Amino acid sequence: EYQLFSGAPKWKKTLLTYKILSYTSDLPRRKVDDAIKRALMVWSDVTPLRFRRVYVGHADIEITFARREHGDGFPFDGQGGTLAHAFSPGEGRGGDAHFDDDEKWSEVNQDVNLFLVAAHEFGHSLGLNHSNVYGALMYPLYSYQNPENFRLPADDRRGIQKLY
Ligand code: TQI
Ligand code: CA
Ligand code: ZN
Ligand code: ZN
Repeated sequence: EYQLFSGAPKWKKTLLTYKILSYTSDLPRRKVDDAIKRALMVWSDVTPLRFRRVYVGHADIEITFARREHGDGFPFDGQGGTLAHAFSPGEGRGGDAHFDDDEKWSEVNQDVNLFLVAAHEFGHSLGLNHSNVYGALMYPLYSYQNPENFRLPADDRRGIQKLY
């Protein structure tokens, strides 16, 4: 079933801010904006959490596309391998989500689906670790499913509702 991080870190407020600091050139900006927004809605739909986009200053969840070494000591590895990573809730880098811009990001059933990966990463940003339930969003295996029909699996819903 779902797992929390050790010490069960979580946000102690329900209105969280997010900021998109850089973009991939694989998709038009508005498609990136939309995928990020929908990926956050996966979680706000089933909790009291709300997300507000900000354009200046600090945000709780700062989102970047970067390649190789990008300043946090967890360099990306070129195309394939690691797709993205995110930090559990907390100050500083806590909550931030980074996407490997050496991947081919897409909005459809080819390459790497940004919405699905972002929804998984934001699970980490909010305090969920990996689940051992096959088919859960937080199960550590990338499997494509049509984002149009996406429904948050029950295990992930139970996990996030336990936290918030
Ligand atoms: N990135 C790993 C992940 O997000 C990085 C990671 C490993 C991690 N353990 C972690 C991040 C613990 C936070 C906490 O799981 S990844 C998948 C999935 C990756 C993998 O690029 O391997 C998805 C990114 F689940 F499909 F395997 C997104 Cl959806
Ligand atoms: Ca990679
Ligand atoms: Zn990083
Ligand atoms: Zn993960």
